[in-house]
Amino acid sequence: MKLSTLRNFLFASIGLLVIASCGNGGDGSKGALGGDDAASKVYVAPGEYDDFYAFLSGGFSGQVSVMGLPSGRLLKVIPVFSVDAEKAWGFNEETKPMLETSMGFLPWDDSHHPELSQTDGVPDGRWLFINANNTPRIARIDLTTFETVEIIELPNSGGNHSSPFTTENTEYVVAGTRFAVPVPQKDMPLNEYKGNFKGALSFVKVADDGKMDLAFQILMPGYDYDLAHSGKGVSHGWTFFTCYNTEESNTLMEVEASKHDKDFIAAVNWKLAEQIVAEGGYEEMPTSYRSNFYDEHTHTGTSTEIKTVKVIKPEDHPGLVYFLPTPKSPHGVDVNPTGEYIVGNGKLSAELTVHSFKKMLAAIENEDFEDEKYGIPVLSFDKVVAGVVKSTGLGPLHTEFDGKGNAYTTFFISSEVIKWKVGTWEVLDRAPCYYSVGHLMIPGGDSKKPWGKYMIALNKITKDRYLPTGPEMSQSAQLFDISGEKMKLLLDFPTVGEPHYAQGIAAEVIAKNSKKFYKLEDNKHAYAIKTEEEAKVVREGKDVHVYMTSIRSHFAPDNIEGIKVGDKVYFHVTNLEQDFDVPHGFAIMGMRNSELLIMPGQTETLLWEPKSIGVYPMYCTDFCSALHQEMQGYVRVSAKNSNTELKWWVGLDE
Ligand code: RUQ
Ligand code: CUA
Repeated sequence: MKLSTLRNFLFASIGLLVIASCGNGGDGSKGALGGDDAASKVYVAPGEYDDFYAFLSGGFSGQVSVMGLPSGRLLKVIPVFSVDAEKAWGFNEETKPMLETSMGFLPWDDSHHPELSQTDGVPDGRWLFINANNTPRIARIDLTTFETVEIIELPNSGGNHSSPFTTENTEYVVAGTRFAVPVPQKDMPLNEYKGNFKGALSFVKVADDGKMDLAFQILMPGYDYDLAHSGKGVSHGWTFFTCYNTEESNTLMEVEASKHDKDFIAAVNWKLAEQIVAEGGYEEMPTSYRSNFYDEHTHTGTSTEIKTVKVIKPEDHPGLVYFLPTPKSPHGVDVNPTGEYIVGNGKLSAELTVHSFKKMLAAIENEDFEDEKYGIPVLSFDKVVAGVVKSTGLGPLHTEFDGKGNAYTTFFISSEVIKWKVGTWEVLDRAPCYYSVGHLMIPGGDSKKPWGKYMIALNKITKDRYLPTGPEMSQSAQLFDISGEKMKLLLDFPTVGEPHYAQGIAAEVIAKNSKKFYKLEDNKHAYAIKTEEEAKVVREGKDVHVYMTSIRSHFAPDNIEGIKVGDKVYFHVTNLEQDFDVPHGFAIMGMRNSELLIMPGQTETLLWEPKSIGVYPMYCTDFCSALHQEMQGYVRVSAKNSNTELKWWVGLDE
């Protein structure tokens, strides 16, 4: 199909779907229900728990939302790349360093792909990784606390989209740059893009305790690296990246980057890369990027600059990278549970191209190359293709697996999920999605052992599915039962931001490890105090440190005098509670950041700079007890040059 025809078809089909549904209102959705028992299948009775945790990326919200399946209940929004005033993320002194980058403090990013850590190819519930797409970074969330504990920046990249995809034992999380950029960055004419810009693939080593470290980068040709998945089972040791724009265009990309009939899936032998690095076959390149780490014991984040990166060039190392020709600007690349099949989702086509890992190895062995690009062999298409799924859907984006030999692929343009058989490539079932489905998620569906009971379609457009909320509707997920032969639509639920991708895992893997509170005795925060008796206010020039405690239902101290206009007041508040789910909040009038929300046993710091004299109330913001409204106090602010004595107290015997 010619591009212009395809494009017309694309818009026409979205239009038709929407019109068709608007026409018959709610009835359209009822037809999609596979039976009348859908309600009981998603009903989680009050006080009962869901079977699965689902972690959904927030897209342009920059965060991760945690939902229960099958209920679709929102359990938590975890702040990652965007500041969050509810949880003081990026506002308190402890988490500000987490959002530092080589370009300064950044309050926002765009998060696309959550990825669970794996052991032997199975999600293990230790960590969740997620990418920042705009200013390239990878975050790690600790799944005992559901908090972001680490963010590492990726140099030499621009648009960290094909990221982060874990290897079978979380040896690495792997990331490819979406935009090619000059490496190292420099001021150069944009029209010299072709042949001069580079696409960096980053391999971030994950230590046993989760700590991330950029081990090396592979400097690829200046294509756009869109998505990735690491091999498993037979293909363990390899990672596969889709690329588009092998035309290397930098303008009117919708046309210019859609000219080639086939782009590539890059197959990277990372075990060989490891060996090359170990043998010194890399270049140590000067750069600057940040590694930010939040210590659970000091409850404090630190940001460290790193100044070099190891870079390897595929043209110097035969065997490191091969290109698998793949039709029509492939978007998702997905590896089946055995690791043998690599599915290329060519977004401008109606078919899916499935490559065979075994055939790929044979083609490499026999040097069945049809071309070479920048020193990288292009394997002969016919020698690597295992099969083609002729789906008659349009615009395939992503595929997941159910562990029973079936695959499920989303089709954006024709708004549907198609179920097909791995190996015979026959289409078994199709289900419409409302509307324009992007990713889909089956718990464990990109691992060796999918749980395979539910599938959620993550839709880009919502339109008439919910009560209108002005011009913008929340994005939407649809839950399907995939335990039978046919997919059955069970539930629609709104999501937080745009869920590009999601991960799911059986609830029991995570729930049993969930932390109840932080032990006060383990609190190593530099300004923590463990008892009310230690409460104090210390002046160091214009800096004033308030060592404060909170417990139901008062602060110590709750009265402070001797603060002056122009002071920088740091409230270091330690929550003395040692009980599950009893945070205290803290806020003071006129502050220019957010409240604190301090977990039991934790210390957080609020910086406050009073600009005028007066008496300023402070209070607890989280309804913590029957006397929560009494959890309040005052700070007296005097003129710059006043002699008001510094003092503080709680209770009448000051
Ligand atoms: S994307 S809808 Cu950002 Cu993963 Cu494919
Ligand atoms: Cu403490 Cu409300």
